[in-house]
Amino acid sequence: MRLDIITCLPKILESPFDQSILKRAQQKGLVEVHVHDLRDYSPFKHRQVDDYAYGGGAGMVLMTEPIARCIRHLSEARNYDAVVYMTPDGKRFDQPMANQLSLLKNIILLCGHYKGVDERIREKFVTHEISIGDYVLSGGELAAAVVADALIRLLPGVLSDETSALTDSFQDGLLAPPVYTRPADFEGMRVPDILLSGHEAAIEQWRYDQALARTRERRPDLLKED
Ligand code: 6GU
Repeated sequence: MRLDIITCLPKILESPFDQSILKRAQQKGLVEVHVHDLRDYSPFKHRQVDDYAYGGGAGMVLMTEPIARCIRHLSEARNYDAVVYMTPDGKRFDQPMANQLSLLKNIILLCGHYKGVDERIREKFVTHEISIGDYVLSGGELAAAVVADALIRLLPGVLSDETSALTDSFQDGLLAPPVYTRPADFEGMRVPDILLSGHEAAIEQWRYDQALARTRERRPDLLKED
């Protein structure tokens, strides 16, 4: 997979991809993440990328030209399977969407800022619009990092234990069961005996029961059929 992230604040996106799983995935050649500074594509003086909204009102709007130039420049080298605009009015991101997008090869993530991008960019270039939840962030950069993380960890070979993405919360539609590690007794709080029993089948059943009970208790909405 190749991710091209377009932003006017590229520094925000330096650290998330420089550590731990996301760094190792790149070192292993399983994903390439390229961050592009929108200002590099500005044809205007002072590398301007935003301007006042027509019709007035507070907040600046990202202009068409820098974004169009950046997307067209990237598209000369390869075909993109998705041009994703990160925006609070997009479709709410969830695990099924992460699973689907993780199957694609070339993805552009376009980060909005200020009041967002000129509507004509959405009409002409954008194929998917994603929000990561019902709250407003200052820009799409942190949301793009969230989406990138969710996709990259699904790529084959990224997680050392190949099955561990399959046992995530949400991957089977349930929250994850509780987990424990040493010591078996922490200040009088004991790890459930079943987990020390060595009975693999019984442990699996216990974990499933716990996952179901936890989902009923905390996220009954996940159990409703639609
Ligand atoms: Cl994708 N962008 C911004 N600015 N705020 C958000 C968001 C995205 N998703 C939730 N809130």
